[in-house]
Amino acid sequence: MEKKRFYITTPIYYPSDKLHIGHTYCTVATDAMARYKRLTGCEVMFLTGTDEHGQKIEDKAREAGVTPQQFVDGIVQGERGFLDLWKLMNISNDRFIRTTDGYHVSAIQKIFRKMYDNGDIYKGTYKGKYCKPCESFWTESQLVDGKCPDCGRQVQDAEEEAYFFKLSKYAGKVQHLLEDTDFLEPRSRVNEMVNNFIKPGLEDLCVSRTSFTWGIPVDFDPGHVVYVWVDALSNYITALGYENDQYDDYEKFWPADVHFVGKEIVRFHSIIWPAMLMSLGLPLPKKVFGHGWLLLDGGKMSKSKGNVVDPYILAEMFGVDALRFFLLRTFPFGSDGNFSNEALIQTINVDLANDLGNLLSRTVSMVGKYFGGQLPKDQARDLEKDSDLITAITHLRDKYEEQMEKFSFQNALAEIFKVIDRANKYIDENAPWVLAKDMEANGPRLAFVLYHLLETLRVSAILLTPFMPASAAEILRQIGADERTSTWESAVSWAALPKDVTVIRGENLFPRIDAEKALKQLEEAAEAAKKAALPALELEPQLAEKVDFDTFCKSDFRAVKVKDCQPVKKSDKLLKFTLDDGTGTDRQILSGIARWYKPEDLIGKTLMAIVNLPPRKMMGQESQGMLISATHTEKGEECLNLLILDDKIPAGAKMC
Ligand code: ME8
Repeated sequence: MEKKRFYITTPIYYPSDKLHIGHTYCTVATDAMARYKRLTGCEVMFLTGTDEHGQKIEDKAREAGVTPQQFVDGIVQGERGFLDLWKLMNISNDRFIRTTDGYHVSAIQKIFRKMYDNGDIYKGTYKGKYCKPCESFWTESQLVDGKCPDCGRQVQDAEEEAYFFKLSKYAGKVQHLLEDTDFLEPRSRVNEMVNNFIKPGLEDLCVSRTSFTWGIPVDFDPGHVVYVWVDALSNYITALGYENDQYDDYEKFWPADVHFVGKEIVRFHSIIWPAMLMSLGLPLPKKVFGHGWLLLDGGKMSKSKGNVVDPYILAEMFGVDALRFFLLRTFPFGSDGNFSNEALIQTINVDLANDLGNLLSRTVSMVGKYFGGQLPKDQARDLEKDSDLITAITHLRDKYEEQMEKFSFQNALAEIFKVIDRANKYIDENAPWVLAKDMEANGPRLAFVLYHLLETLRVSAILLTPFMPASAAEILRQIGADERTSTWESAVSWAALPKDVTVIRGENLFPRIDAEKALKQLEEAAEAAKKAALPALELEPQLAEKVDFDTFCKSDFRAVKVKDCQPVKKSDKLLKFTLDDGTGTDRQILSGIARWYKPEDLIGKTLMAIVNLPPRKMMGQESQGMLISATHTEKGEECLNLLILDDKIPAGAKMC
């Protein structure tokens, strides 16, 4: 029988900055869905990729002093780039599209021409407001307090020759699609689209630009590059081979079963994308699902706000599976959620270490302790005591499936953890350690209790596979499940494991996390990351006001030898120098350099000082001049270097 097919996509991400936990959230959710569909026997196409054109990238590349292609290559393929992150996060995408890929570029040119040829694209003048960071055009009426409705930043006036897509022509059909079908989910997003965008009147969409060049050229009108959404949205079909020979899966996988997208791009996916497909005469995707944002301190994460969370740091500290699990266990997929390290640690400790991890290690170790690692076939069931858990396990897959089909990852996981909780209670109710006291009488009963726990773990692990692929496989290995007893089908059959199953003790899968220590470590890592993002070197760019030569010559700079140097009591900044300035009388200078120098390291050194400043008091002591040093900022740290002269320069030598 031919397998059912399932085509799922993430948005294609902008390689303008490194990815943060918010992007990881969407990709992990898509991965869980793709893995779930594979588990249920579907042939899956899971697509992700990068959206590499546009003015923002052009600007960033210029700032970095590289070409736009070099810039995006670095972020996508470079160390700790997008590809590395998806590999680390165990993302099982079948395809990765980059909009700079040659096949996509030529397909977009064909798509643009098709829409032009059928009269849906025309040339006009764009007048409006433009938000540069978001690369979005807005009409006056769409602005919020005169600012970009997406990011709240200032917008600028824009006017230029441009091609337009007749979006207005499709308003009625799109409204019908949104209101009368379940094309867009969650349903709460439908009203927002219809009331905010369609009912006020859909305006035609600007689809080319002439003011920047980093884009796909319109092949019949040099000077124009295809502007963002025609290029970006079409990735979902070009990656299958639409209008190109690179791939041949269009017939097989289009229309997509679902596009997962963040809520701010629902508008593009639920209005522009169906209208474009209607214009091209192509079938529409079956569903667009707009997920919520992960918020940090109540706001969206963004590099420009400096509040992003690095998924590399979290995955390396807590493990990839724990992080994947946390993201989908904690936040309802359709709504916003507040990310915090505390919540992450709590989820790991409660669900994974306490509940699941404990159930696994207790069960496997009891099979080892009481039966040498292999259960006997002779087992005694107790209808009254066992039926509750058996019922829970046998219904689990259906309940889980119902939630997964609605993309309710949080609820699907909650169903699994209800059963895991029940199993932990079952241990307490049956007290295996008490049964073990009289093996002759209770051996068969004890064997059944443990078998029952292994079965709970087996079904739970199968259903956890999409969320925690590596850990679920390890659980199945430890409880002695094989390929046949790890399938989707076997997740509804109670007692699939052989009665005399052999378990394999393994490492503790989810060690408990010391919250205080971990939080401190995270704080340090965040601090280091912040520092790393600072400019390497900051120098005072502005030169000081000019002074005339005579004024300059009045300054008396001299070489001074350090006869003594002491810290100043009650000051962590000042050092007190006793200096030979060549006059025969000691000179005392106080200098705020204790952060950078130890007094004993400076004794005997020849320094430079200005000696004709009026004396001044510091911490009650007189300072007769100032030592000369160079200062700059490095990675946010203030740096200071005393001007240390060659020892052969005598004290009192005048500098000019
Ligand atoms: O929008 N929480 O790219 P992008 C959850 N190139 N999701 C988040 C998030 C957060 N804190 N921050 C970002 C683009 N995202 C376009 C897409 S598709 C044809 C073109 C999600 O890199 C965001 O909601 O700015 C969006 O769905 C995705 O990351 C890509 O964002």
